Amino acid sequence: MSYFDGIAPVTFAGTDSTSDLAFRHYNPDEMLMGKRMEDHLRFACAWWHSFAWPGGDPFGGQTFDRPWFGDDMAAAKLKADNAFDLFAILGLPYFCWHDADIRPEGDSFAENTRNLAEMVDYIGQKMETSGMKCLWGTANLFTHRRFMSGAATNPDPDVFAWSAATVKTCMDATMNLGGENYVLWGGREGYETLLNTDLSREAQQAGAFLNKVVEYKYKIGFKGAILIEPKPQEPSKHQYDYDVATVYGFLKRFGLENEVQVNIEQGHAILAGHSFEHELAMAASLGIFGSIDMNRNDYQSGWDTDQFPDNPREAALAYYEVLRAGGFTTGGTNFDAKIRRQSLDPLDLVAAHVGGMDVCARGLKAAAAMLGDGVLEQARAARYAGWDTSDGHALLGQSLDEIHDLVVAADLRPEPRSGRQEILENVVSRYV
Ligand code: XLS
Ligand code: NI
Ligand code: NI
Repeated sequence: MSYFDGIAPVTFAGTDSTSDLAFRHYNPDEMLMGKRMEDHLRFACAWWHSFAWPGGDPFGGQTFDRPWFGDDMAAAKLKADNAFDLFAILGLPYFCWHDADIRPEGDSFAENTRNLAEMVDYIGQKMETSGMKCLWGTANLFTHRRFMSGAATNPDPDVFAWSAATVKTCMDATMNLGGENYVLWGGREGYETLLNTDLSREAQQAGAFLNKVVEYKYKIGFKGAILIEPKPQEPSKHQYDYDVATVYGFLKRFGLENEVQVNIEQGHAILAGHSFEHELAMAASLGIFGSIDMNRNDYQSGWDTDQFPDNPREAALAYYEVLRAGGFTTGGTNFDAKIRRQSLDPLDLVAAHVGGMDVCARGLKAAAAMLGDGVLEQARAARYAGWDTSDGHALLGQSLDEIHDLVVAADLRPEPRSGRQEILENVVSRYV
């Protein structure tokens, strides 16, 4: 008996389909830029939102009624069984998890580790029979009250130690499951008030912690990427990994800019006052682009509402940057997205993923066409063409007084030129 009984595997039915449970754009085998659509998008389901989340909000508790809710090993296994049923219905290739999503919380560190190992065995067997893969694993270092003042940045060294030991077990588990990345989101690595916070110490702790993670990656021969997930606030008032540029500064400071990349989430980009495509382009230009958490926020509420994406234009602009960056290598598209608390039925959960996958596919198709036709890239190249001349090349190497003499000798009179913004926006509209 599955929670999803009666729901047939979702298939591609073309843009004319009016079914709630058909793909209108996601066609895994369709070739785009010489690669299958499935291999471009590398979709993953998030264990925490789709299976562990009870539907609560700050004003009310659980609204969902799932047969696998419970805090013992039997419940965790039932949850895994149903998770794999959903993966099969959707034809998703990957999943992502926190330790706390897949195993019950024990009374001690040792019990947590035992529970995790048993669930990794259980899930590993299901992966073998289903062909499912693990995009990434991570440690939940923010829900339990021991983490209320942070994990790596906690004022109490015992919490730092507990967190480091937990990450070790989660990296082991990720490796055992063949995970292609290991993610660190600094859930409570930040502060509520500066009045009780020592910023300098906490930065040193975070730098040392991340260096240990990278060191351990080499020690065990983990081939995947280590990814930091930036977010500016929530749950902490201020989170240290504010955005991509801030993370890059942190990595540089601790000598890790060639070791660690970023997992960029749409909603977190918006919370930081950026667009998703800004964060993607910034990561690519800094050489730290890794993976994406796909979702959207409510643009009015100002919170990380983690909704499924529904805006094809935003998806197109995002995948345009992903494709410009060369596409995913170890990364992929993880739906860090949850259904609303009134969306009670199995059908809601399936349809949410179907819609999200379709919006991403539609965005990807538009992005591939835009890049293939080259209209935007030609306009961009033309805008900077002056820098490709020999005078342009030379300029960056010259001193201020040399440049001054050149300007005077040439009687330079720069002519402003249109940025063509509306014309370029119209180009995007043609493709979406
Ligand atoms: C929360 C984060 C979290 C990470 C994994 O806002 O997005 O879900 O992706 O810890
Ligand atoms: Ni996320
Ligand atoms: Ni989030």
